[in-house]
Amino acid sequence: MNKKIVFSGIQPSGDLHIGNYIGAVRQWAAGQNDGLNIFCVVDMHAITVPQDPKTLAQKTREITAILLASGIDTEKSLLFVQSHNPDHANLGWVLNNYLSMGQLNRMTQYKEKSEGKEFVSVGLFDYPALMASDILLYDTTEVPVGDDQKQHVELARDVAERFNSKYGETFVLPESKIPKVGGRVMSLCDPTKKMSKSDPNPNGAIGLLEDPKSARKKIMSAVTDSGSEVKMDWVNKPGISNLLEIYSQLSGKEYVGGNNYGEFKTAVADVVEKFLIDFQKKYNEVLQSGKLDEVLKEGAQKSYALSHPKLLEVYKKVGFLV
Ligand code: ATP
Ligand code: LTN
Repeated sequence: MNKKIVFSGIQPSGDLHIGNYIGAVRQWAAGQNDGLNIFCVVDMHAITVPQDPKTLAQKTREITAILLASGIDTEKSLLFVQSHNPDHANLGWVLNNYLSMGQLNRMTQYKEKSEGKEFVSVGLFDYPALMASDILLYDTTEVPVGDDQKQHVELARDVAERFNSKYGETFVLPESKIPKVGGRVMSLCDPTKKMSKSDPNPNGAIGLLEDPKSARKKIMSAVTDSGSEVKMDWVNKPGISNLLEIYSQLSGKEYVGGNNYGEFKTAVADVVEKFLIDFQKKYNEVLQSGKLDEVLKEGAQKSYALSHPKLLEVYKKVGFLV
């Protein structure tokens, strides 16, 4: 029986929103008392589409601090930046040779992100090989990700199986773990679409570092449904259901008020505002503690200590001199 080893990654691009927090980051923090938990800020994945260098560097620090403020505890979990551990790119290169163009061509994220673009990088096409490397380097058993990443985790399994059958048992086959609740927080402007960092309409998402007063306004003007009943009904009342979900996820309790949309929205706005004030206090404490560089340095060293024996095993198997 394999020990539970969890690996997940998050790109340092765009502003993290409460959807990312509820659907991903908070769940990572909640699971860290059990097994080995590894969280990676995947800056090398981020450059598969154009990035401004200064912004990328700043976002990498910002996301690291957000993860710490969300409760990722480096006494329990491993937290590091992908480019700080060269094994990721190195194994990614090897894995390239056990994946076919056809396999990568079937990836829906690639299709979506490349559509209509004048310049599509090889990196964007090859993104899943690097992601497979992230996962396979650590004998990962579970990969908590959103629904959209399931196909990439399947591909990591496929390449692991191909490698294992050619060279003997080398990689553990990972499984994706999709959250059952809070897996999809929806846009405040269109509750049939998920809340997204890349939504051009800024009113659809609430950023974790956004001014709490502006977040309040967004909740108050969120799209609701016809009728006046405040009840969970994703089919007929997606707007109200989304706000009920946000309310319960951020407050830890169910809404028990009456059927008045105005009152209900005020209650949700109160919860969101309080959540943001508390979260941002923790975020600022992390920044002021001056520990970020130390955390990242230690994360890089610890991750390398775990990944490097695996890389050497692979190198040896394919015939590199080690
Ligand atoms: P984009 O929409 O621009 O692709 P994103 O907001 O979906 O970005 P990602 O970086 O792709 O963010 O996702 C980071 C993590 O947050 C993933 O595990 C993803 O499943 C989760 N996540 C993203 N959006 C939501 C959402 N609306 N509700 C719940 N979880 C989400
Ligand atoms: N592709 C993922 C981020 C990611 C990841 C990983 C997730 C990169 N490497 C390894 C899990 C495991 C995304 O865009 N959410």
